[in-house]
Amino acid sequence: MKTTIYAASLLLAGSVSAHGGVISYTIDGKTYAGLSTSPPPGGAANTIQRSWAKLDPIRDPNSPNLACNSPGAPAKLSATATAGATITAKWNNWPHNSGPLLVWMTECKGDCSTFSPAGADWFKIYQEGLLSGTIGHGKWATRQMIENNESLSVKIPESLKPGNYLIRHETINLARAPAEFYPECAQLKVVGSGSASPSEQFRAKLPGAYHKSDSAFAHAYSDAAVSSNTKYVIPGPPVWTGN
Ligand SMILES: [Cu+2]
Repeated sequence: MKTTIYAASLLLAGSVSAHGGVISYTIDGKTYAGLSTSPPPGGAANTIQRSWAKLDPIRDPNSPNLACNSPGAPAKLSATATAGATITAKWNNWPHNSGPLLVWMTECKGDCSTFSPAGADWFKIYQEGLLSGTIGHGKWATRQMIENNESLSVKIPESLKPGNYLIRHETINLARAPAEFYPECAQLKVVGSGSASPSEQFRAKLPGAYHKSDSAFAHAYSDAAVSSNTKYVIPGPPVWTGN
């Protein structure tokens, strides 16, 4: 019942402001509520998600809030996730269908509840920009996410070394100028028997990886302006697949 009320109020908030972010995570069948502007069932402390006080996007890629939104305060909980598990992120009623979708991680270097991501070396475990093989109009990853019940499922690389991590889901809206960044972070305790860590070539800082002048953030990449022949290069390092 609480969940229903929460979802309904969030839906309303989303439709009014046309913004938002990830509102829940499901890891191997277990669902963890996120925050948004409403507390999750059980209260604001009962979440694995770092706080985001407003539904608004980050518009400055140099902002420290690019890492984990604003204020991005640590969560009290972390979700245990076995390396190789699938994590499904669910967004609120998502209005922005023009832009890439990325999932990043970084080591918490200790307990995630006391870790600041300032200066952290992030790595990608997923990215998608313009989908290939679409006919006529290009199709952005964010449109696919909307069509897929506003959700995205990504596998945590099976070889990833156990430890405490942040996982950061990010949509970028290219239909507005300047581009809008919607990052949300959640805290994970990864367990398993892996021993791998991404090397330097897969790493980037957030902020740091993106620049206002990057062609990847040009307004011309709105949904109507792209075709199946448009070449879109997702900014940042390549995805680390666990090898
Ligand atoms: Cu919006």
